[in-house]
Amino acid sequence: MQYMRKNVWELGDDWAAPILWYARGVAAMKSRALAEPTSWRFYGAIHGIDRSLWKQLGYLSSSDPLPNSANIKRFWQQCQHGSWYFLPWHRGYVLAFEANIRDAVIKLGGPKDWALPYWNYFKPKQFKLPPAFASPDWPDGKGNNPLFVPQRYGPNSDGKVYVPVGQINLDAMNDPDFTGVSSGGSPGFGGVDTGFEHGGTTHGGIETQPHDWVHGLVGGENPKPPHLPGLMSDPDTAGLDPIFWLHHANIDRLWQVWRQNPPAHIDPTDANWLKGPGNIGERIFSMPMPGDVPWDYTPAAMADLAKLDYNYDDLSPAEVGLVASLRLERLGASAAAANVTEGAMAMASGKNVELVGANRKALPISGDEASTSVQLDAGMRSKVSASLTEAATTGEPDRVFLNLENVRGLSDATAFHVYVALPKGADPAKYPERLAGSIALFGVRKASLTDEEHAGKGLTFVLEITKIVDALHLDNALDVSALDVRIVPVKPVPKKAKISIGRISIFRQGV
Ligand SMILES: [Cu+2]
Repeated sequence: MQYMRKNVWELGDDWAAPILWYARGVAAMKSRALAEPTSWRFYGAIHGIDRSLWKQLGYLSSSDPLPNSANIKRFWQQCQHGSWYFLPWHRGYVLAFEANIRDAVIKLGGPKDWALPYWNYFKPKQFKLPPAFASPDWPDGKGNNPLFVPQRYGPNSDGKVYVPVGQINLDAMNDPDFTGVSSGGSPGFGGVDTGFEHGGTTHGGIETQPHDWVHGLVGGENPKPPHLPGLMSDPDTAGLDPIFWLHHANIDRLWQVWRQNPPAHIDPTDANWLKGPGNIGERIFSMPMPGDVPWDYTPAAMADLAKLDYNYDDLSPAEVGLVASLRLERLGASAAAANVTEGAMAMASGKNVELVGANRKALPISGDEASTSVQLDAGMRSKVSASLTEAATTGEPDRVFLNLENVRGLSDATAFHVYVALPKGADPAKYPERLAGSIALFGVRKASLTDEEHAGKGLTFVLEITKIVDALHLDNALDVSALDVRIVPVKPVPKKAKISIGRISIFRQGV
């Protein structure tokens, strides 16, 4: 049977059958004890668990019997972030979860072809949390709606939950490479080459925007002290929120859209990706299926939706960002020349990455603004300029990336906009074309801890600023010794969140 995942906002009714059955399935999983591998909380812990946070949020009590240690070791704390396994690991996780919900639905007499809906917040008027998730009541007006969680605070911490999509972009959809580099250039559409990575440093393109952003702004933070994160804001609690699964179905859908548009987009062919971390002797990906049967999978097994028996009702291209031929035309190539190179993807996908400049010291983020200046190396800057000037003949202008390196802090619900080359004292809202991107610090708390696995390096985000640099070049405004970078938090950042950016740097990536 082919299962069809549909748009949650287009099912015809706030409580259309697939949502109602989802709620009943969620209730069934929630009724199981933590120690059962197909229980709601066990599934949350597969993504991640911080026992003290769970206790503070009321999701774990000292009287809860824990699963046996073999199951904890095999299944818990698996989520892959800051890694090229981000997409395939989550695909398997969502598939296994969906199979468990479907199993519960069928046992309750529901449809045998039940499939998980997805939330496409980018579609006009669909940026709000779907209503069935926002109400504490079932459709009959009675309480205990299993899709509702109080720990969902939204972008302004006022309980109004929506995704401010105007402030992020889908440029990752145009990245020609699935895998990128962690050395300053593009981290790729899907992330950088790692081993089993439960919380890696460099977030991939689609992971940074929109994935992290949706987590951080849907979850938000409790306005009351001690300002605990919303469930969605922290990887150690995100899987406990029923909306998590509709968000991840959408990210999974975007992977398929990326592969289809254009058809030249391909997944990694490297054996270490295909075979997964087990290939280098590390943990394997494993999920408890209905009846507590474990299912082990590799990224290669996640590649083909047809073989996995599901599809999406809509795989039309997402919003188009930087199309290579348009870029070349803008930079002065004739339309004909630009067209010739289009088929060959005239976006430098080479791995030749060089530092153009960096700021001088760590930048603490608190209050409602922070800014710094990135000093540019004169030689490197003219190299970038030359590549843009010669674009008309070479067809391969540099791509340019702003790196926010080693972002550390205590609050995952922190989110901010990053502007480049704003005039001094200018109101950022008046310069949307200078917005490099927006990021949410999903995973920052854990990534800042020093433990046996990590050195507390924090998170690194890479924002492509090619469009901004092209515009500066065309305005003859690139010949400067420094570029200003301004950080504008979504809401004021308290000092005690201890957010800081280790270094802000600019890299060129050419052929
Ligand atoms: Cu996620």
